[in-house]
Amino acid sequence: MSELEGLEFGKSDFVLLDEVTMEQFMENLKLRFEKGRIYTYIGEVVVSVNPYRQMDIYGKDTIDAYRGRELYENPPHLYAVSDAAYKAMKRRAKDSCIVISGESGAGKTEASKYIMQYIAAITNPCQRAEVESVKNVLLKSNCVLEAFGNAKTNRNDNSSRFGKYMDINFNFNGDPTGGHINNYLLEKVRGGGQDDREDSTPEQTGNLHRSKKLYLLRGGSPEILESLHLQNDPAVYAYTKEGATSNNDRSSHKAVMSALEVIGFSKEEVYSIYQIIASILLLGNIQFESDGESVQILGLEAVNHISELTATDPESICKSLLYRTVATGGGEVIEKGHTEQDACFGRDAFAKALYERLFGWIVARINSVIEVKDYNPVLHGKNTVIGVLDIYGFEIFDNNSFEQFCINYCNEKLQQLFIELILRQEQDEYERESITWQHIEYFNNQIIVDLVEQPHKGIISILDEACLTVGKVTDMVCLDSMDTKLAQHPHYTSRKLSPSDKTMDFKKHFRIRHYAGDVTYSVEGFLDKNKDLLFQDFKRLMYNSANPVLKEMWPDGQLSITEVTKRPLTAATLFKNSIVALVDKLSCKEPYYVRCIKPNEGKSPVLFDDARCQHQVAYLGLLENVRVRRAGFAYRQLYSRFLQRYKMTYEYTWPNHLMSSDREAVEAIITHHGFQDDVAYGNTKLFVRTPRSLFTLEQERAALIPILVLLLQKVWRGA
Ligand code: AOV
Ligand code: MG
Repeated sequence: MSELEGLEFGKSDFVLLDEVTMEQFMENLKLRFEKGRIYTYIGEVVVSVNPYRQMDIYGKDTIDAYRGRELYENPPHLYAVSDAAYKAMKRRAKDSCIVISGESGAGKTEASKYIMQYIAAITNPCQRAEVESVKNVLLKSNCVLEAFGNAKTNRNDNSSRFGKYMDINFNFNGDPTGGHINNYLLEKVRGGGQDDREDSTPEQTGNLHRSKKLYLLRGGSPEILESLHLQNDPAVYAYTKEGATSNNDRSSHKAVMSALEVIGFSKEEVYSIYQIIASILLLGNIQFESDGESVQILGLEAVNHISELTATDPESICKSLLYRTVATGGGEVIEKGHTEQDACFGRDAFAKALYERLFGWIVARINSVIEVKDYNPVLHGKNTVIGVLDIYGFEIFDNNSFEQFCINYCNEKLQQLFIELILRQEQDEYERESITWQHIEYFNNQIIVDLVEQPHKGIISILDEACLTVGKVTDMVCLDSMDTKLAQHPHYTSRKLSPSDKTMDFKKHFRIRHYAGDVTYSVEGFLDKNKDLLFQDFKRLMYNSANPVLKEMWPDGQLSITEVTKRPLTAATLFKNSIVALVDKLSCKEPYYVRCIKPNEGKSPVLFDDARCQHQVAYLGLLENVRVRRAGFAYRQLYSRFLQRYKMTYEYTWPNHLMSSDREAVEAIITHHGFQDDVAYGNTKLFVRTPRSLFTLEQERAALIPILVLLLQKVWRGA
């Protein structure tokens, strides 16, 4: 909490509200937003409101002002929590993580970048070359990942379509030595193929493929485009036809290319990236024609170009587009011709998979550069980590599909973690320390998490079961099965279960009452997306490429059809497993939270939409967070540590006290300063209600230190 801001800016910590009510909370949030104070604390949690304009609060001066300072010494800022996480890591060798949450467009990715920049700015004061190069790669990796993993949606012009968790490793000096990036569900948006355009809504045309391929088209030189057999016109390509272009594609293109170079991608690798993207574009233009008996390819020229770009032979491409190798029950291997529909499906699935593997390969390539090498804990001390999580926010579109289902499930898990860590832990600690506190009611969303992930009963299990059932199970059959099994669940409904609800379609829709609001999903396409089927023939085709980069992306292509596991894990299960692993990773670290709020739907820097903001404050559980915090102590510290820091502020505790326990000594200091009403004494820790008392102690300490130093010098000299 800051003492440096005047009251005209409102309260810099919601803990200091006169009364914890929604009205007061909103009033303070709005006032601060209007005064250009976009950050406010709840204890150590930063609440951030997207300003939708450039703020002059991220410069070098600001960084210097926050470096090494305590939270309450400066106005609320991302830099202060970043510093807190950094200090926890450096002073106490604690792994920490910064979890950034909030809905789409609330400012998570921007926040993550400022946090990274801050950490980069305060480390490596000696400018050691190897540390500088690690920092450079960490920073540049953002640009590359965004180029390939973000897209324009209705909610956000630069929406992350993948979740990113980045670990930064530090040596005992507190300098970054490396890192690791995990990416979660790169959304493989609809192929943009002819067959599914009808149900795609404007929101969902924030098509990854489309926008990223546009980069290439708009940014590539004529010579490069020619060598890739591409024309500089998005309208020519089925996958990019409807994409919006932006004037800065050329400069973005340059930035991405230079970032790739800094990270260490070779010229060949960069060109392979080009070739793969070009192949995807060309693939989208391949059409099929059926004469009732067999299916033919229209557009053999495209096939020839793809063959050249992917270093594979054209006959094999045609074959994988038209046939599929299957193993019969008797172990016999036969080739089965596709129907026209299967062929279209196969083509689009192949295009998506190419893109997904490319993205995965780029992440792996970056990881190989920043991986901590030759670290010897005995020689170098403990290797500590700060993790930064920036994942896609909760999404409600007009038409919500499998992707939104996964994204929203992920947000439920993170909310659950927040409840676990901040709310429950806090209450548990008071109990452990025998401090009286008021029990705070909060909505525990575990019930929704269970609805999605519970074995045998949850939606993912029901989906998987439908996917694994042999025979023609349709999306509608699956919806029926969910309706039967989940009829009693308070957070699940469908038209069949509530026939009077005309906003849902009998055949298509089900609704989940998420912690952040109701979302109606269309079950159409769920099964296909969950199966995520890609014919083995395509994998083999790519594995046989003469281009080593491409081959490396498809190691599973070497399996023969009889070796291919019959039942690979489904997309939803793979996603669930990765999110569970993520939560495990986060929960063993000391968490810091940034809760982002989107002030309005119009990306306006001046509009504070009360209803929208209040909704977010409510579902993020911020009011409960304040209550718990107030019930609630802003600061707590072990008696011994508290004493160590503040014993100099009282003559009877400096340099050593003669009391019977540290606790008694701490009590003496507190009473001496007149703060007795602001604290509670736990079994092992002192709890301070408002940071103000602490601030006074800090100031006194700061004033005393120079005097003590002088005194000590005198003593030494005298000795
Ligand atoms: P998100 O990460 O939370 O959405 P972003 O971080 O991409 O949202 O922010 C959306 C846009 O808001 C940015 O492109 C900026 O124009 C603006 N913005 C956000 N934070 C700031 C800031 N601190 N200063 C200035 N402008 C800002 V998503 O990725 O869609 O969930 O999946
Ligand atoms: Mg984002």
